[in-house]
Amino acid sequence: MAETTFTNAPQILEPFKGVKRVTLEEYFTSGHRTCQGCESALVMKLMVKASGPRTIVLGSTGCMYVANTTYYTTPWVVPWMHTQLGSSGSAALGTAAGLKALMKKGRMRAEPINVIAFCGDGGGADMGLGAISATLTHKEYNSLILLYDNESYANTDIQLSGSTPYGANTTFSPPGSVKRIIHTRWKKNTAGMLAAGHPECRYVATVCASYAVEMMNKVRRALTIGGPTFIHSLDPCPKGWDYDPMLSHELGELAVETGIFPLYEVEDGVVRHYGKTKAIVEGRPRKPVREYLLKQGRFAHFTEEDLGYFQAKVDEMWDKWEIPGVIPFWKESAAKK
Ligand SMILES: Cc1ncc(C[n+]2csc(CCOP(=O)(O)OP(=O)(O)O)c2C)c(N)n1
Ligand code: SF4
Ligand SMILES: [Mg+2]
Repeated sequence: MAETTFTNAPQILEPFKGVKRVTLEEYFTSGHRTCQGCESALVMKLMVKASGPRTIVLGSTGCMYVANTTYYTTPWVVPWMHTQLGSSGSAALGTAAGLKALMKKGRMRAEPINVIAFCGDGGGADMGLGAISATLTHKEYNSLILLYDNESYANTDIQLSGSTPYGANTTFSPPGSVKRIIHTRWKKNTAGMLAAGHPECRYVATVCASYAVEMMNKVRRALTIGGPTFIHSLDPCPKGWDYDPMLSHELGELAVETGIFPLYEVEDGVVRHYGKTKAIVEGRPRKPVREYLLKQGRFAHFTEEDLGYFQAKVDEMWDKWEIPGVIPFWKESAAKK
């Protein structure tokens, strides 16, 4: 039997050419209880709108599990399954392998079915990083792992994660009168690390739902290219970041325009900055980070010195990194500057 008769082949999903071409069908609808202005809920909606109806969604514990599957209610129209907090990688791999085996045995019709496993930053960038890494080495199974990064363990009341920005006020890092900055570590570079370290993974991208069509098209690209793929989404969170919910969209834009969260995709080893980030790489000035930080209560304790430190770290990412905003290695000549 030819391989193609039983493998779960990738779906071919052409990019949406503009917002008017986006399909009207929704596969994540009413029935969830996320906070007003929750960008992670928007990411779920756009992610599955992009993938279409022949999709299985798996998700680890966190806001996008708890608030989306309250007893007897759910917004999911497509099949959905919860998985343990650190297990998005294993759930993606197991489901993709299961589908392939069932199709091979003739127990299921052989048709392309998308497998998407999402995780939060706590579940994906911290606890489940090993399982994601393992999945990204298995090129024979098609799956997309989407990390929705609200920059804290939000569901359990905003504890800091490896993805929490420097200095942010969380329940684990409240600023005090003796020590103002409790969280002194710089945010983990998850997408860059996974892209650099997994030669069998053909596609890694960063996205932000403030740029919805581009975001959906990255999901479509990941699913079309096949194999294990990874997308990192930055999601403003009104509760954890402490701002008026009406600012969610604007904060996503500012994260990109200040250069704090660069948008790029890495396909077969080729890095391509896109959107506003591409313009920055080509010379457009970045907005000062204070425009982003001072709109959020979690940075309300920042002094001019703290803002200066944050700005300098972001400048370094742009001025010194070998591939701006992607891989944190410097040429020796840049280190001497
Ligand atoms: C092994 C394990 N440890 C702790 C918990 C408790 N817990 C449930 S959700 C959650 C936060 C997860 O954070 P993240 O993955 O960032 O998702 P978010 O809540 O921010 O959406 C924690 C710690 C758990 N469910 N399982
Ligand atoms: S705490 Fe943040 S991520 Fe969780 S539901 Fe509320 S806005 Fe969304
Ligand atoms: Mg989180």
